[in-house]
Amino acid sequence: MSPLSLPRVASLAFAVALAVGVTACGGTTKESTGSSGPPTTTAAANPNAPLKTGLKVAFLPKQLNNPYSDIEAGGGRVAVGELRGEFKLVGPNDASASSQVSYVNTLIQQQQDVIGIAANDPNAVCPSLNQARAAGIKVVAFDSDAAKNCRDLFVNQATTAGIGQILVSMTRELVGGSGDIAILSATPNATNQNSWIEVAKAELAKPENSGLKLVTTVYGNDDDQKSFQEAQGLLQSYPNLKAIVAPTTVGIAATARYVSGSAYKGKVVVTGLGTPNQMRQFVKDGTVQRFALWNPADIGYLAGYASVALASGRITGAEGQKFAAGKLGEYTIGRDGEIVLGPPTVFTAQNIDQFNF
Ligand code: RAM
Repeated sequence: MSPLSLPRVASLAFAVALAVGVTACGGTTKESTGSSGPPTTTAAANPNAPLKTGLKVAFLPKQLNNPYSDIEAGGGRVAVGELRGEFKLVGPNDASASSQVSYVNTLIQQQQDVIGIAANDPNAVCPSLNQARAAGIKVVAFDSDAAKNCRDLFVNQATTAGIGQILVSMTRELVGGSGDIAILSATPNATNQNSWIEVAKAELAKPENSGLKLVTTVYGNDDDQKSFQEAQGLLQSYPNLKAIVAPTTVGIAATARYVSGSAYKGKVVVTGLGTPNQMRQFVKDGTVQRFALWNPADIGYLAGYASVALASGRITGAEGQKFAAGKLGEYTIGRDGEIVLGPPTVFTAQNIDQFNF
C-alpha cells in the first residue's frame, strides 16, 4: 500500500460517502516533460510556527463561469477568512491550456503570498509558477494538478485511483454489465480528467469489465454548449451506445440536458461526476440514476488551510507532515506533496435531496 492514508473527513457531506475500494496512488499526475524549475521542497517544517495573519492568498481556478469552481473558491474564501488572511479570486473564462498564464504573472507582480491553482494544463503554467516560487510565493495546486516540479502541494479531491474506479463501476452496474460506452471529458489537457481516464482504461482492461467497450473519448472543453453538441454527436455516431460517462460537472450536466430532451432518455445511461444542484432535475426526471462527486467547497477550504500552513512554515510539502484544516480536522501530506480530501460520494434519487451544492 502507498503511504497515503485517507483522512477522517468530518463534514456532513461525506457522512454517506460510499466506501469505494480506494487504492491510494501517490503519483497522480503525468510526469512533467520539459518543465524546469525548483523541485518540491523537502525542507524541515516547524509544526509550532505561529500561523501568519494578513497573508495574501489568491485562487486561480480552471475557469470562473463554472458553478463547480465558484463553490470550490467559496470554500477557500471561508478558510482564508477564518485564518484572517486576504483572499482573492481571479481566473479566465475558458479552460484552455494557456489561459491561466497571464493571471499567474499578474499575481506575481501583486506579491501574493500564495497562489492556489487548478491547472488547465500541467506544463503550460509551469514557467510562470516557478517564477512565482523564485519570488517567494508558495504554490498550492488543487483539483487539477500542475506538474510536480512547479508547485509545493496538491490538494486532490479523492485518490485518482478511487475516482477512476468509481467511474467504471457505476457505469458497469448501470448498463447491466455490457455494452458500448463513450467518455465525454473536459479539455484534452486537463490533468485531473486525464489521470482519471487513465485509471478507467486500466479498470476496463480487467476481466470483470470485459463486457464494456470504450468506443471513443471526446472533449467538451468544460464549455456547456460544446459539451451539449459533443453528447449529441456521440449518440448520432454510435447508435449502439449504452452509456456516456462524463468525468466533469460541465460535461455531465450538458449531456443530461441533451438526453433528457431526446428519445435517448431512459435508454442511454448518463453518469460521471456532477454537482447535486446541477443534476437534481435530471435525477428527478429519470435521465440520470447515479453519479458521484465530493464537496467542492471542502477542497477549496482544505486548500485554504494548506496555503496558510505552508506560507507560515508549519509545513513545507514533505511526506508525513501534518496540519490542522479547521472543521475538516487534521491532514497528512502524502507522497509527492499530495493531500487527499476524502472518498467521493455517490448520489442517487434516494439521497440527492440531502445535498445542496
Ligand atoms: C469540472 C472541472 C473540475 C473537475 C470537475 C469534476 O467542473 O473539470 O476540474 O474536478 O468537473
